[in-house]
Amino acid sequence: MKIGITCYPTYGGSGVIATELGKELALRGHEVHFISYALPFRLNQYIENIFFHEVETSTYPLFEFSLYSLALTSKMVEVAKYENLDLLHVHYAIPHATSAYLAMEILKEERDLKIVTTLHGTDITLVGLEPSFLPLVKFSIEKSHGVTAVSRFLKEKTLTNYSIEKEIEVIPNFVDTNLFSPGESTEFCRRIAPNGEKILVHTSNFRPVKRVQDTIKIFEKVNKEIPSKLLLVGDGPDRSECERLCRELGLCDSVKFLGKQDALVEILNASDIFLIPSQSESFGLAALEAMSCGLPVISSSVGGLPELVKHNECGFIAEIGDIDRMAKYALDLLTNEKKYEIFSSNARKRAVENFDKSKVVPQYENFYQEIL
Ligand code: GMT
Repeated sequence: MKIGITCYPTYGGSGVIATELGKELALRGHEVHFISYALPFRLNQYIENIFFHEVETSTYPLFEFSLYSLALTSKMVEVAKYENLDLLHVHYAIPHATSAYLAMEILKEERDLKIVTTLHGTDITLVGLEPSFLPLVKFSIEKSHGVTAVSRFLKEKTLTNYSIEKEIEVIPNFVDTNLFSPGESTEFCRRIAPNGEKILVHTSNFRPVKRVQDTIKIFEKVNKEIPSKLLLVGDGPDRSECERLCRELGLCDSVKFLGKQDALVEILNASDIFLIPSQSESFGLAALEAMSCGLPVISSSVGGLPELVKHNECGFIAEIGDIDRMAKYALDLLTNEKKYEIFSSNARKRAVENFDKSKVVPQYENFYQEIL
């Protein structure tokens, strides 16, 4: 197949899934054309069958606001027409599904371009619900030939919040379990935890929805009981506030803000427990990557997280904001070696058996076939 993929190319779960999907489809012999405003950040090596088309937005005195969605539409039309695309797969509904719909309409006299939209999270649960987007999101979803959601939770939310009656296929997030696999990270450990302290880790884009402050408060309680360190990976709007909280709690020596990092596997392999106390999480790709490295996960019981983290098997889930309980769960695992080993191997097993790329990518391929 000849497939166009549009996604947000910067840090973020939807961009990661879109990019890894494109790479895997190319390795399986399909021709993949990425269409976005920048090269997706995980597209950092040459792969045959992958092409990148940059969307350029021009500035003009009359255009006070960028007209990216329209420039994207024109690029989609151009690529679909001259590269003979069979379908466009857009990730994150706003504005990608709308741009794709317009491209399809422009081309309809000359080609039957199919559109697949994958809903990822806040496009449905947060931003999409704003009055300035809601009718457009509903319309664009209804006009897509195929729609997928990354969890059963997100599918239900879409159907109820937007009064949509369309079929939505649930295709979960996936991970390369060969790449994200348990391993030694001795040198990194020695530097971060020279006295053998336990290491808790959190990766996110530091938006309010991630409740990174809760992560720090959970760690404070753990740290009072056992020697430990907290690694915070990523960056975003809440980072300064989190750094302030660490100063206020006197945790600056124990909490390391690593910022955006590429060496995620090494960091996860140096760590013992992954914390994700989010306010809303449609799937939780970061937690899956940690599980794939054998890390038990402690999460809130929101969104798609309970579909990923089996409570009391490969981690624990608790009510949003229940810092005491999450800290208790972390201490339970960190002070009980046997229990920790069982949870760690359950986490790895769950990732390999249910969410490896070899299990999930064919689901997208089959879905494309159905749509075509
Ligand atoms: O929806 C967002 O906040 C952004 C989106 C992204 O692009 O990073 O994240 C969502 O998509 C991921 C990949 O499908 C999911 O694993 C995340 O759970 C989801 N984030 C939220 O729902 C907050």
